[in-house]
Amino acid sequence: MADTAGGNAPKPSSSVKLVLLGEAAVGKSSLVMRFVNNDFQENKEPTIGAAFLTQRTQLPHRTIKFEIWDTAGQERFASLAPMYYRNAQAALVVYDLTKASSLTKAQHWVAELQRQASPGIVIALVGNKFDLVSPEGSAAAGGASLDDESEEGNNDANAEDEDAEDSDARKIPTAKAAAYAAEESLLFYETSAKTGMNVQEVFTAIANAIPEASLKGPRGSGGAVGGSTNLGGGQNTENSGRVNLTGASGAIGGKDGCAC
Ligand SMILES: Nc1nc2c(ncn2[C@@H]2O[C@H](COP(=O)(O)OP(=O)(O)O)[C@@H](O)[C@H]2O)c(=O)[nH]1
Ligand SMILES: [Mg+2]
Repeated sequence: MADTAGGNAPKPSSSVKLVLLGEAAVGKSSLVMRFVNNDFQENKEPTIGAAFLTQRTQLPHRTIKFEIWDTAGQERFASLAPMYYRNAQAALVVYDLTKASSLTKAQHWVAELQRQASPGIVIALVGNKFDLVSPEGSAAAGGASLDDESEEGNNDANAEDEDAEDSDARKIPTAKAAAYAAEESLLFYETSAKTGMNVQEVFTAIANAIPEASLKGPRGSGGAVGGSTNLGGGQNTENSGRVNLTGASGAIGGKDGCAC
């Protein structure tokens, strides 16, 4: 399907290692579940250690297979995070629009990624739980993306809305997060894992932003998680090779699933 792009030759396929980071309970696992299974659970149990899932995204000229590491948000996990973002080509740094501290935490993750992750890593800043804030207000939602027309840092998402914070649940104005994202050249979206708003869009934007040079073979290039860890998944849209890599001390990923 979707072969309207004209070609009948098979599209090249590339793997992209993506890591999710952010404070606990901001909705990282829920975003992944929405993206991979198009599902949402009202009371998700916290992730332990990290979970690995895969999902494909179709671009006009290429299939991107995301190899997703969904990390736990607890503080005690922080020291293990480098195992997951090492060699990652993309990161989703998530905060909760209704929780001010979560943006601060997200900013710490962004700074750490900029310092320590692969230099070319594509980072998307994602403000989740949009459904909890002013349902009809501030069409801030979709529009907040900085990606499409602007090359990189230049964007005008700040023209967005000064009054988006008029709803009480919202603790982080769109303009504030957008300005920060612009400063740091991050993709920026407000999402709802609950309604699905902008979830697919974030991943597509990331897929589009990965430099061609790092999308070489089917196994990706930049060290996509030792391809061996393809747990279960494999098909087209319904990949959920999911595993909970329970690990107190360094046990995450064990020996086989390890990103090292
Ligand atoms: N209303 C609303 N709740 C959400 C959303 N995303 C996640 N949640 C809820 O927030 C809680 C934490 O979600 P979870 O995905 O486990 O967060 P994580 O710790 O960042 O992985 C769960 O009760 C979810 O149901 C969202 O977009 N809207
Ligand atoms: Mg989680």
